[in-house]
Amino acid sequence: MRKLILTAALLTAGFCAVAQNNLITNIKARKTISLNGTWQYIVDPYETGFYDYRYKELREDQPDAYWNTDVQKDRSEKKEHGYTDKLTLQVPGDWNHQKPEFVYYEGTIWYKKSFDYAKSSGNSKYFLYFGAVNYRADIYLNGKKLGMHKGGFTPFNFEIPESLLKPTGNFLVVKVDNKRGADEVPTLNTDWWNYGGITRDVKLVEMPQTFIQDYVIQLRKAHAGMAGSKTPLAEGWVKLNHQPAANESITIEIPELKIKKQITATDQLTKLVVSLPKVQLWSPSQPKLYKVLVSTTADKVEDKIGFRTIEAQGKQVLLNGKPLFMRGISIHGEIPQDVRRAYSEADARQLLGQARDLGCNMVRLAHYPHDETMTRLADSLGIVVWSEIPVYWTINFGSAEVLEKAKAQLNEMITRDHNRASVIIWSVGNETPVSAVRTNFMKSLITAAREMDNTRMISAALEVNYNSGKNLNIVDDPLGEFVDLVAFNEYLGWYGGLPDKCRTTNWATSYNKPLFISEMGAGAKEGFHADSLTRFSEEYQAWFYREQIAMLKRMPDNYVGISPWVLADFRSPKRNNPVYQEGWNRKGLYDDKGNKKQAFYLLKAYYAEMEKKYPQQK
Ligand code: GCB
Repeated sequence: MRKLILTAALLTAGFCAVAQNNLITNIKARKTISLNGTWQYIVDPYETGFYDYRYKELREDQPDAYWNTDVQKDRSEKKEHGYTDKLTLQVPGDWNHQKPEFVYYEGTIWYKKSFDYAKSSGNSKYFLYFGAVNYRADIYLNGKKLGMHKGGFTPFNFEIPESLLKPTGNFLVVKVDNKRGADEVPTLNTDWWNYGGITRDVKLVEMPQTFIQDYVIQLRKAHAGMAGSKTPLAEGWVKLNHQPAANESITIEIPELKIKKQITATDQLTKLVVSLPKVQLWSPSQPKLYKVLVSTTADKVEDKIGFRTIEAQGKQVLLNGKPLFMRGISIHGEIPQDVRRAYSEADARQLLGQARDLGCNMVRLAHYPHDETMTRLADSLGIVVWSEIPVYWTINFGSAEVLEKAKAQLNEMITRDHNRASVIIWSVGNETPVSAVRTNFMKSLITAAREMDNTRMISAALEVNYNSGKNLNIVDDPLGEFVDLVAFNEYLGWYGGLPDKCRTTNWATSYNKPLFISEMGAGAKEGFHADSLTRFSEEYQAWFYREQIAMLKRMPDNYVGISPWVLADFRSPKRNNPVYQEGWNRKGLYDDKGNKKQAFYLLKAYYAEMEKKYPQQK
């Protein structure tokens, strides 16, 4: 189903290449109806609705298939499946938190929604859009398969053949399978809970026959060949769903700046350059967003876009040309109070509000792309974002197929968010073990990310070489050569030794690049008090933070920020201490009820100091 479109001219032009998928971006600004709400389901651990008794995939028209109607033709027809109001789930939402019997469920659940849709009188195209389904989704409408998608955290859409959509009684079925797999992304082993289900919005989208599928309008890096030019230039492209007619034009408008520019579409993808005199740059202290309109004669889409430059230069990260110190926090896409995946604007407000309370100007959205409301809200709050794909730990780096799966998720992540000023870092993975095969795999992802978007920094959370010398830990992972920002995770005082180890430890990287600490943290059960040598006490975690912060003050001069692990306690099947963990990773600065632990205040005080030191990037 995925269309591979790559414009060679564009690649050679050296600017962002076109996204290689058919995703309709900025979905909230399109004509849609929501298919959220109550869906009926069948739980199917043996995948009886998909395979026959010889474990062969059922034919599309086979009545036993669960995508086919559950209504008997007549009373003698055998039906061994059926959807019922007695069994329902809410969409969006993972299934795990909705029914006690699904808490640990990993497998297949069939979702079914009936809906009516009065088509417009005009000549339209119709799509089904899913914000995210974890992990594999097979989509069927009125018994016909529209497509299959893998990847639990990125959006996708499938076109509905016009004749298939009925005014009443459409029968939409989604087979969702969240079984983990050795050759999937992520793989079998993760330190977070594998929430299953239709976890983000579902929409029916109505588009004109010819429409604007996607567009990018962003400032390029200040040092990327614009020396001498004082007027900020926004560059990018507009991607149509069709080959343009002769002289078909595209209009870009930014009313507040009195900009209205018409360009002739040269191809399905047309490059554009817009000069933005008098633009007020986006920054954490002034997160200015402009209304931007992109239109053709047939279609018009409205967005809110911020303009800023971001780049790694020597030892610094420069935002709009000024050094940026990132006062970050790592966040999982989870609402611990309800033990569920985050998906809504209210959820984003909770998570980003908690980060704000800590004094953050940056968040690391770990370890997978979060809901679009997060990056949209970060845009309007002025919080810079690290966005990551779930290439985590021990993916099968030797497999070309796995690389394609990772690239597809990278592509969808970048495509969805490439107009978000808040997003400054694309991360291609976390703690991947050093080997030549791994490095090649990660290098291909970095190359792909740069081809898709060369206006942002590329990074990955690396591991540390602890064996380089007595008191010196070096970040020398060969991947450091290819990233813009060298980032590493360290747990000195939690994994290996006690926090006082920080007193004698120094850090360095073998690369002449900015250095970022993408994780450090220690576990504590909120409300458990003891002396600071007692693991899981708030005092231990506070001691850890005290020692870490003292050590941070001795970091080399290319140290540009940190995103400690982690904002809030989160569910993990790997955390089985029956007294202190009970299935939770307890490294949160907030617990699962939203209470602050002692360490919260220590990090907050450190951030207040750093804010004073770098006042220009509040
Ligand atoms: C890490 C991982 C993170 C874990 C964390 C921990 O290094 O990147 O996903 O949850 O450590 O708590 O051990």
